[in-house]
Amino acid sequence: MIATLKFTTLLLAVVVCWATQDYGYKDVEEPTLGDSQYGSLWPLPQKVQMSTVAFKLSGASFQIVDAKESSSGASCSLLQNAYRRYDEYIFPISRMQGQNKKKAFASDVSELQVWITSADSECDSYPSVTSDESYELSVDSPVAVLKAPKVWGALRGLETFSQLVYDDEYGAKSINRTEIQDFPRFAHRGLLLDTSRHFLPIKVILANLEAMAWNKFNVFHWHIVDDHSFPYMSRTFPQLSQQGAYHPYTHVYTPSDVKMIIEFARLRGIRVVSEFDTPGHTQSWGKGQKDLLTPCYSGTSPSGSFGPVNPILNTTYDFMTMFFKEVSTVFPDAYIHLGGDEVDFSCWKSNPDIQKFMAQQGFGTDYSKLESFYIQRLLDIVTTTNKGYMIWQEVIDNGVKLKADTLIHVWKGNQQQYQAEMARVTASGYQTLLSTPWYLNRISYGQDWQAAYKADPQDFNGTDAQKKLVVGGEACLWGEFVDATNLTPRLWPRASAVGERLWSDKDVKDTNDAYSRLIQHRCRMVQRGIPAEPLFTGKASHLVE
Ligand code: CP6
Repeated sequence: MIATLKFTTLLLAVVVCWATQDYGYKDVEEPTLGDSQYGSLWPLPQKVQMSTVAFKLSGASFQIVDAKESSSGASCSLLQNAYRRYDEYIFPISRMQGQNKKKAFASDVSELQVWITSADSECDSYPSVTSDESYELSVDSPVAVLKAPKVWGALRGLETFSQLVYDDEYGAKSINRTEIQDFPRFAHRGLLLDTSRHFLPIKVILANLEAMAWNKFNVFHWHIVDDHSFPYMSRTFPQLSQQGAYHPYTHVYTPSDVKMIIEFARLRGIRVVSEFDTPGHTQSWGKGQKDLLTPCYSGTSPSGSFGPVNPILNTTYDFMTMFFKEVSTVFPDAYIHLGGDEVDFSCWKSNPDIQKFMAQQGFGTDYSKLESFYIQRLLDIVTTTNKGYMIWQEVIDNGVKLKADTLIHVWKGNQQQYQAEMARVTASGYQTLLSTPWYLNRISYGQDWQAAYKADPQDFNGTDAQKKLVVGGEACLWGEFVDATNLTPRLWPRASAVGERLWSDKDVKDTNDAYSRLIQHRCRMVQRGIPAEPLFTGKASHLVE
């Protein structure tokens, strides 16, 4: 094992040296590759004590089982499902060959016992922002024990356990004696995927939910509709996707598709937060819903094009009431993302009816007041569905009154300026999520995972109270230039950098150590079947063997 690693390291180091010529793009130092004392763990757990004492996992007899003290067991399909998944990750080949059951040797780890300690395991619940994801893992011979108050912690711990397993120099599955205590730094660790600019097949969404779980992400922010297409099939307003999707049958998410995605995510401890962005970004809604959008004028007559949702008609609010009533039942999560970003006022300005309404309301020429008027009514509507809401930061920039539990999503500013935005938004007293440094649709030559890795959501000028308002962040992969062909490698392992920043302790920031672990983590993702792109030069043994 050590020898192989040393050799690989040497090989990699040589290649790294070869490639370190000056191309004039070097804005970041290439990390040096050494072995991390933490092996291939990613994201790094809060507390790890790893000894050099190594055990074998007896391939034929090793099992993941319910601890007999556990409050949850055979009847919990979430756990049984997870055991099967992790068994296959740990033994991808031997299990397929159906080797006979052998007796375990004395030096083996023969079992991983999973012990849910709290009376309510939450096996049949949906994860939420307050879910307990903590766990303790003790790897010893003859048994390893994974203790967690809830199933959510057990899921995280199973992933960590699988990451501790490595092949020795003869290819035998091995694991070191290890003690881990772990919990997330932030409760909200999200990934935004955009299914409007390009339709994403269900298969692609599921594969990425799987990869999210490997990286301990826990929120799938589904930016499901936008200007370009409306793939959400609504029961109440079926014409929205019939007219607004790229294709009315093949490029839609039916109610049963949505259900399947939500359940697949739940089984991995991932929430599904849907975003129905209004009043801007709604061109596709207008195709199936007459009079929903504002007619734009050129001079004194309608130009034939449409702008944001029409905020001056009662029919708009009747529609939104029925639409969000449906959405609130389809998506079980306690939060809905209501968008509210990038509202273009030019069409509103051109429309004489809107001008009249502005005058009646005393808004003068301040169209942000009209925007707030709409958002305020929308929020009141969504409040009646008993959901909380998330919104893009523009909404508070315009001074709308929000419920106390509203989450403000910061996306503006460049990589350097996000601190100022975070300071300003948290000063308003609302809980805040950061995305600015994590727009993974932006790519640049070189190791851009490092910039994502170095950004810290609590690194801004503010009081402790302000810092406490930061509930986490989201990596965003906007879909303008992304579809099923390039989504997965563009996302992974770059999103993994965000995953570690949001899970691990704030002092975990050694990029050399991260580099060593991330190379191996990326390799593991490839072995598990997702085409994660390389970080840099190196031998991709799993691809050629
Ligand atoms: N779509 C929506 C987008 C973006 C936003 N909202 C966006 C803006 C800037 C960049 C990438 C994406 N495509 N609805 C902003 C939240 Cl660089």
